[in-house]
Amino acid sequence: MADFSKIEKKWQKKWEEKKAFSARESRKKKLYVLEMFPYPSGSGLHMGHAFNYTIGDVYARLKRMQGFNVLYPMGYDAFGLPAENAAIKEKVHPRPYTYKIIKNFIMQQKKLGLSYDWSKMLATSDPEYYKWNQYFFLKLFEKGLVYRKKAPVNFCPACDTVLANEQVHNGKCWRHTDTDVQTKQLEQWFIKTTEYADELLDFVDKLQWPERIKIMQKNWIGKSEGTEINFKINSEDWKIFTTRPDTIYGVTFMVVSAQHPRLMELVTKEHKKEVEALLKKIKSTKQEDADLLKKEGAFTGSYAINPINNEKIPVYVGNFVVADYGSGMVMAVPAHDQRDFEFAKKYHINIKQVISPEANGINKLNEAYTGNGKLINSKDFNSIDNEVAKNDIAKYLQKKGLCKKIVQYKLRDWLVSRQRYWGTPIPVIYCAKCGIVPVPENQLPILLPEKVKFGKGNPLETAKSFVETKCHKCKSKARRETDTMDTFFDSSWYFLRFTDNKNNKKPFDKAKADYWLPVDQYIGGAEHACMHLIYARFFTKALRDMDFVSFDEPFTKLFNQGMLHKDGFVMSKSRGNVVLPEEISEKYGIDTARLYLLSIASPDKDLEWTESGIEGSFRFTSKIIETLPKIRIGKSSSKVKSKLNKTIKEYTQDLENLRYNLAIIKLRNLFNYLEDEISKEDLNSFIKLLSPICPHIAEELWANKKNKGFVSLADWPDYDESLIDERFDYIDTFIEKIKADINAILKIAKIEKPMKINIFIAREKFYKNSNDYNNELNALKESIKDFEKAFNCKFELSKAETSKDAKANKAKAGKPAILVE
Ligand code: ANZ
Ligand code: ZN
Ligand code: ZN
Repeated sequence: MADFSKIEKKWQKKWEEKKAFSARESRKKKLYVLEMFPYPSGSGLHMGHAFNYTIGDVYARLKRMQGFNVLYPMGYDAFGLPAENAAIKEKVHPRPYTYKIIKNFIMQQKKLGLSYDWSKMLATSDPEYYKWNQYFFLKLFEKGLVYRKKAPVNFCPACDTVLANEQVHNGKCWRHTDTDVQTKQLEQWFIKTTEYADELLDFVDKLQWPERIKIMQKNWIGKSEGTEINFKINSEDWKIFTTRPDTIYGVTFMVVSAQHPRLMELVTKEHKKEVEALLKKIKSTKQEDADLLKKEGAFTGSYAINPINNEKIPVYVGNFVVADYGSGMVMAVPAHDQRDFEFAKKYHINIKQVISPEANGINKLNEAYTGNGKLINSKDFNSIDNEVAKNDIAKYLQKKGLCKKIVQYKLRDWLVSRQRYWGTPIPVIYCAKCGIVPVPENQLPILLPEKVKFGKGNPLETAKSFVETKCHKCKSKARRETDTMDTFFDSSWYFLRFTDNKNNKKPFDKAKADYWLPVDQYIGGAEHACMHLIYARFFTKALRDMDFVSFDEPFTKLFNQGMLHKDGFVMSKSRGNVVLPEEISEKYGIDTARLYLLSIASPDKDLEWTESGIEGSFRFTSKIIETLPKIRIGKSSSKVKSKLNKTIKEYTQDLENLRYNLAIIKLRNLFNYLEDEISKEDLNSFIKLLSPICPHIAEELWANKKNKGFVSLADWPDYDESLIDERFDYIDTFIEKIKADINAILKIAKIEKPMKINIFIAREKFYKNSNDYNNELNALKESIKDFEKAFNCKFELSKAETSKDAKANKAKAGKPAILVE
């Protein structure tokens, strides 16, 4: 057996020594390949991760060989809560804890043969990196894109910190799927992502991203065009947002959000107790969550006046209205809105139908009628189509100055402060005289203090030497901000820093970023559809407008890989079903593992790891490394030439589209076609094709055939269309079909070892022309040896015209008769 492990080590060392994959700006056409950088978790790297990186590596290797100037870097998303928690548990400081893990990660990744330019590496917990987080925070602050405000925010008791809206999934914490998120009124730092809501939405359609991710982004941004209408409550104006002014005659109550900052102004003395009891029960502040909740509410004691007919209607407080959407209050139309309907049923409120699909209306509604129809019970607007009435009613109210058209977004500003240690300190101080004072740029970075006490709460708060400082403006005593940044801040621009990771004067050089960016192929999990991918897009646009870069979008193409499973479950340390690259590398070689991972299924689908599967791949890699050196260099037959050129054409297309599984089928097929003697150029072409998938084996074979340099850096083979002869393919399928027929016969007749197999070709007159007949006859003649090898018995070919066997008459054009003895 070939010593794969030795081969791997040898070539990994050579690549590193010769800096084979280092990237420098040049006049060549660039190509930037990137996998979402990993969070270095304590459990290390398993085959699931290996799969993710291999997808990018194959692409980077292909593009490099195609002559692109390829940037393919790797870094570590190193700040974050899990490291802090693990460090507390194991009583070590998060810094050494994290860096030890990173070291291990790098070692493991190197063993996978990934062609990263390691000189571009970064870790977000390096002061050389997070200094620029602080710098950008200040830049955004200057621009008015960062602000501090008191608001109802999401708080995870398990994380012991606040969360961004994007980190709340179905009312639970994104990291603690069994922990309910609580609502707290707190003063926090926000980034104005909403400032770019329109552009974030409009540009989605320009991206070559999976359709479902694009839809998720659009829904998350959630643009909604509607009308803002004034209602009087206690003779004051209260605005509501509605997309359905056509239903205004059907309003039978109002609902104000339980988190509305002015809620208490509406609650009368008599109803205070009830309302307070309700507020205690309410948890999430998010719309999707609110929609799913069982409707809960209480009467406030106040009444509103409907501006269209001056009707007096009760005002309720309810859990399904969110505070920070629209105006945090709705006009409720139970006949035509399901949420309102459920609420009205529960609290016995009047339901008044104002739209009807028929002339007279449905008398009893079992649920809200949300379809279109004509207006009823709507005075002057009766019998108008409701779509038309939307406009008519809005216009009518607008004339009286009671409403205006507005646009609303679901997207919320990004809550970016966290009450935890292991993150980037927010660079501001609080001065009793001057208020919030940003730290001057020349004092960056504000370093995380090393000596802190971990335990309950944020360790920075009790780090006296950190907290106590002087005001930069008035020199009096001041307090340093103890909140750190959400780690999504770190990952919002790391792809830019890769282009210039050692710059200590600037976050990166503009020309370098403009040369390499946008990322041409980004690879990562779909779980980031509405977190990282929104933030990174926002960041890019904000930096563009501050003249740091000159492009609009960070990631041109996005690929979501599937999840690797084993024994029916996603591979994970906590499940206990991980396969380690080290083990596989020792047993089968890492090229075998790469080949196997990419051949199981299309890489955007989930796949299942099996031992028998990798053994199949192992037979293939073993056969390649044994057979290829034995092939004589000489002339290629036209059959090999045809197959090779056809494969180059189709295989390249498959690799370019990341359809690796299909590519591998073609590569294996080509391998079976190689003959004992082949031209050097054709043999080299095969090795080149092999190289992106099995890079170590390919280098070994390349050197074995006395080639210079690395095959990893050789030119990708071109194909010559004129050498592709489809007739060979026709013969191929014809012979394969006969083999399948023979196998079927053997199976039915339960014959394990046939003595002899007779093949009868049909009479020539059954064929359309003699050309067809001769092609088939020749194909069969040429394949006798191949048949004998495949079935390990004698074969005899006879013509129906001359055969005495009755079976011969069963032969048809394209389907010879078969007789097994
Ligand atoms: C009356 C009405 C009648 C409504 C009807 C709908 C149907 P989108 O498309 O999501 O923007 N709404 C307004 N502000 C809200 C808030 N803060 N929390 C919860 N719901 C709120 O939906 C807009 C509709 O959602 C608005 O139109 C309002 O209910 C509700 F037959 O007004 B509608
Ligand atoms: Zn949590
Ligand atoms: Zn001051």
